[in-house]
Amino acid sequence: MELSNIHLVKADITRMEVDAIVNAANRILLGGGGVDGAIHRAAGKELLEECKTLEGCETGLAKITKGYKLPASYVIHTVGPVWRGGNNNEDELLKGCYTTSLQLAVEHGCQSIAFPNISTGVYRFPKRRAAYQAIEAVMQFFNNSKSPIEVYFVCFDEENYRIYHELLN
Ligand code: AR6
Repeated sequence: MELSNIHLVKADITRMEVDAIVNAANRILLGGGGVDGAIHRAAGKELLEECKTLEGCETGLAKITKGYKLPASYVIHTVGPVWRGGNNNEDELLKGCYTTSLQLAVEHGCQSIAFPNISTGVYRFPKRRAAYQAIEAVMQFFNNSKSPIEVYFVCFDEENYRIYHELLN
């Protein structure tokens, strides 16, 4: 357990000065609402141009682009599961988003990565259960890999921030 590499912040992820920020995207990868819309607006239209070359992404996996006008060098686009009651592999798919994003970040030499609360908006994943899966996935990654990377959980709403604060303490 490497809690010292895990940080909790309440912030707009588009402002994060880290090597990579993660986008909670959809399978088409051509932008959307929520954090996806905010990232595309802040990065500028070149991000959409690069996303058009990616040919989408499966749920639970991730693809990487440059960050363009963002302070972050990279955007890692991952597709969280839509909540369908909890018996449709939602937990594993959500963990997959965190794990594959971390792998991509490390492969690209990133020393820091910022995650939003994937799937907890439009995709309706219960916030507490999502936070638990997110923390589990990151801790398992630290246990299985020697790669030093600073992980920021970036909460935008107060409820998610309180949940993470409680679970991380
Ligand atoms: N910085 C950090 N977190 C944010 C920001 C921001 N600027 N804006 C919103 N959030 P959502 P999903 C938080 O709906 O549930 C999109 O249309 C927000 O408070 O953005 O994975 C995509 O294109 C919430 O906790 O993503 C997909 O179609 C979290 O981001 C779909 O929504 C995730 O909420 C994905 O749904």
